[in-house]
Amino acid sequence: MSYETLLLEVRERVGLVTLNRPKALNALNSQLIAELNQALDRLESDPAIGCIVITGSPKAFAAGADIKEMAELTFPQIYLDDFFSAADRIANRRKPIIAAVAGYALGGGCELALMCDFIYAADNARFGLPEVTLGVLPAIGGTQRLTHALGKSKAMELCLTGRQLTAEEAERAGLVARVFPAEQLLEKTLEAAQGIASKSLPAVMMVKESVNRAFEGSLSEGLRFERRIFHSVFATHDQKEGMAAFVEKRPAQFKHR
Ligand code: CO8
Repeated sequence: MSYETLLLEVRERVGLVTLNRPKALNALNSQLIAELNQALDRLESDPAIGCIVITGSPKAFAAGADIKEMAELTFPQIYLDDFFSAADRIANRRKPIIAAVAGYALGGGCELALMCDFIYAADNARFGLPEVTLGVLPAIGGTQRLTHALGKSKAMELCLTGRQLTAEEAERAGLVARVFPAEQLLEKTLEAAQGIASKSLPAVMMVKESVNRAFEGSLSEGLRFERRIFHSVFATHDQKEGMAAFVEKRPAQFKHR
């Protein structure tokens, strides 16, 4: 299957998706979101893939939802089509997804990065939710996920002013896991992704599910969930193998990876 708005490659158990609408700074139009979901469906169902990386160009991860596509929509159109609800599916993926962000991650582009499990950024990355300057507001989870990630004061400031965060400030604020020189971003992200993909996939997916619980419910419910899922990991071969390998001082040979 070929795509018009992105490139899909496989690198040692890692699915690498590169957003590719350079003339529009990777603005997210409905075709790109549809193709991204198709690519992610494919990677999720491929047992040879243990981790996914989404990246853009050196200038832009994505400069937002496609303003030209949205500009003339009417309320009935946007309401009936549930415009961009397909983007929500990206956040519900079960395999881990890393966003490798260089350049602009604005509006829907920032929200796409926030839907991934963690963000590695190039030192030239810029994050922001400038929707209010267009007379609208973030709608792919930005007001919620940014607030969870940064706390109310910083999230509110960014949403109300449209100010952009540098990579360094984004890392300090906890939005970004690590910052690299731009020319090392992809190599470092693939290195981390391949490390994750070499581990037991059920354990990796359980970690993702459990950490995400912290965003979705109360602390007591999250703690109960974490305990239950920890109990269930003892039903896997990989738990026996991982712990035996430690005791026997040898590398683990995971069955499900
Ligand atoms: N949509 C469509 N086209 C875009 C977008 C965009 N978001 N961003 C850039 N482009 C296009 C430009 O129009 C331009 O095209 P052309 O050459 O045909 O004029 C091309 O990309 C290059 O852009 P610039 O010339 O502007 O490049 P600069 O380097 O001068 O500036 C910026 C780069 C600062 C990133 C600038 O392009 C910009 O401000 N872009 C818009 C950023 C923005 O406001 N993003 C938020 C969009 S709204 C949103 O994401 C809402 C999400 C919720 C949607 C859910 C709906 C239900």
